[in-house]
Amino acid sequence: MEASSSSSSSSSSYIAPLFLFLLQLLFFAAPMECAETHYHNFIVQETAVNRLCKSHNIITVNGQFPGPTISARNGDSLVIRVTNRARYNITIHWHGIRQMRTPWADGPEYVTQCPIRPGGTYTYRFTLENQEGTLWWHAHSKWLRATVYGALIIFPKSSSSFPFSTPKIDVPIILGEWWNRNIVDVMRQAMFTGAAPNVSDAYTINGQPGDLYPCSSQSTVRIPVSQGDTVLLRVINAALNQQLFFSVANHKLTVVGADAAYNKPFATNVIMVGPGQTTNVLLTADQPPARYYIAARAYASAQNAPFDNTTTTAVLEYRTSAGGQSTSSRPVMPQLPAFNDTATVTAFTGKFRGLPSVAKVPTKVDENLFFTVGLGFVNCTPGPRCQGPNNTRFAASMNNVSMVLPTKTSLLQAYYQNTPGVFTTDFPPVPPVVFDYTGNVSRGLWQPKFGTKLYKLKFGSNVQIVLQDTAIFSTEDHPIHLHGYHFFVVGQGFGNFNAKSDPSKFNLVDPPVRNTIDVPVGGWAVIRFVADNPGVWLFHCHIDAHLAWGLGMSFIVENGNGKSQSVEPPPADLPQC
Ligand SMILES: *[C@@H]1O[C@H](CO)[C@@H](O)[C@H](O)[C@H]1NC(C)=O
Ligand SMILES: *[C@@H]1O[C@H](CO)[C@@H](O)[C@H](O)[C@H]1NC(C)=O
Ligand SMILES: *[C@@H]1O[C@H](CO)[C@@H](O)[C@H](O)[C@H]1NC(C)=O
Ligand SMILES: *[C@@H]1O[C@H](CO)[C@@H](O)[C@H](O)[C@H]1NC(C)=O
Ligand SMILES: *[C@@H]1O[C@H](CO)[C@@H](O)[C@H](O)[C@H]1NC(C)=O
Ligand SMILES: *[C@@H]1O[C@H](CO)[C@@H](O)[C@H](O)[C@H]1NC(C)=O
Ligand SMILES: *[C@@H]1O[C@H](CO)[C@@H](O)[C@H](O)[C@H]1NC(C)=O
Ligand SMILES: [Cu+2]
Repeated sequence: MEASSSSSSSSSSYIAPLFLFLLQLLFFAAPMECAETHYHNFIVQETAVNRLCKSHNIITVNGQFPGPTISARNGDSLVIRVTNRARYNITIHWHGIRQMRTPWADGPEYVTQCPIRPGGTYTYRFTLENQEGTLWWHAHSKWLRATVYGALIIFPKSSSSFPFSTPKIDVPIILGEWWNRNIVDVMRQAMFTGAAPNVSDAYTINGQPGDLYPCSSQSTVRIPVSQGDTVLLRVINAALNQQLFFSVANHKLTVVGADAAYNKPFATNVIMVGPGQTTNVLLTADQPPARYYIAARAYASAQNAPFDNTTTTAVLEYRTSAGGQSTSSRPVMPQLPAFNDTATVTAFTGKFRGLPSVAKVPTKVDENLFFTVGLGFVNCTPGPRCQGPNNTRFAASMNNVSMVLPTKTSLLQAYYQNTPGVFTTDFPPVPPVVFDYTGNVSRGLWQPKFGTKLYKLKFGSNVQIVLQDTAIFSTEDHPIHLHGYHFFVVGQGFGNFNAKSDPSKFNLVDPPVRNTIDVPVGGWAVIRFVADNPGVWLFHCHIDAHLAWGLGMSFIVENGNGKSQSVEPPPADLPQC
């Protein structure tokens, strides 16, 4: 427990109250949870690394890649001082943390804060409330999260316990995406030309590509296990732009959690994780002592779009009965689904059922929203800045609004300080034009409008959002992430959402809880949540290329009238633009 600031006073008048206070502590506070505060220093810096036979500098935290793992218990507080010693602006986002009343610590650049400039510092302070499981942290500025990320693990309070078999081995498995180039150059090139960004050169597991890539075998991640061990793999998809299939050769995976919420356990051979999502799987080391590949590769749902088709691996390595490692044999490779195997994805996501929790899914809806999500194109004059398909630049939108963020302040600061002219609150609650979303969309509908439009939610309102994929350019699975919240996924399906017949199929009994929902390719997903966390909250596609093209919007959740229902004042060190 944090020691309260010790002001040892010589005055005897303090002694009686102090004595009483100690008595109170003994008799009343003894059974209370002992919540801790954890302090971390994050130094953002340039670090030289070798991958795929090449060396180049990447941006890291504390020179580590992946960055440091943060572990805490539900109820604990975190104080993380970020110092920027790199040459780029940066912010850090604590992905999936609810940030109750502390939106200032959420992190998305120009949404809740201005960036930490080179040489600057900012201290993120927040408390973990009613969340357990696997989350992660990452940069939320440009595409720096390609290398600036790490695990954020929330253990149960000391008075409760993990509701499944206690794992002997507990490891984060962070799936990443690697470019042989400075990621900022990759981004700048795409933003300049208007074309799709270059695809990555490799995927990684905990920063390492693995045996199937050149110059990578020595550094392949190995996870030693003994026969009979229960192993918890905390799979995090930190890839910039790609959904991934994940499997472990010859081992059944039991899925027990996703995005820091437990679910009813179910068994599967393969999981699919969208960028931003996490999945906790248990496995038992019940196979003959040998070496088994842990592998991941793309689930690519868009048609005729290039993607990185390589495979990353780590090794589950059994100790031999003699006590050594089984190192001789070539590891067994798992069968991964075809790149376009949407049927496997649908079967997998269809198995998720939430664990009964304190929070109940809202059955009455106050705000019934319908957002299209998808790509778009801006027509342009042929030239170096117009290299998208057929003389266009790529764009993307929600309800035909392609998101533009301010550059001189953040949305949250503008809202909190009533700065006029930064944004409007007329984000459309339904598509401005009704069309056959997943059909043959006419060309006249392909070009979105640019804007900084927010949508206001009353404190405590029950919100439902139908997310509808569009076929503009191509249908595609989009991982949509809501900041400051987790939500119930009450339904999903293919084609156009049917407001008459689909709601009768909603799961209002045991829907899974997530912070990032993969909207099925050419389909829809419906989420519900209670707007109980005031602030400005970004809602966006977690494919960074799509986000850069504008696939996002922000909610304003107004303050409530009660105690602890208002946004806390901004911290004194909040970076200014
Ligand atoms: C992208 O790929 C093209 C073609 O391979 C190459 O010429 C270009 O240099 C790459 N750009 C970046 C920033 O990696
Ligand atoms: C990956 O794509 C390349 C060409 O882009 C192709 O030659 C190769 O066969 C593909 N690999 C797999 C595993 O599909
Ligand atoms: C998946 O791709 C294969 C070829 O790579 C193709 O034959 C098949 O029709 C595709 N399946 C779907 C569902 O698109
Ligand atoms: C580009 O033009 C070709 C030929 O007219 C057409 O087949 C294709 O669908 C177009 N692509 C886009 C993205 O507009
Ligand atoms: C889509 O509609 C356009 C006209 O809007 C038509 O020219 C084209 O043939 C249609 N494509 C398909 C696959 O139906
Ligand atoms: C989006 O707005 C633009 C500009 O008003 C319009 O041309 C286009 O048809 C709209 N598209 C959709 C899908 O609403
Ligand atoms: C860094 O952030 C500051 C403050 O918002 C801004 O003025 C500057 O242009 C940013 N630099 C870059 C390279 O984006
Ligand atoms: Cu997307």
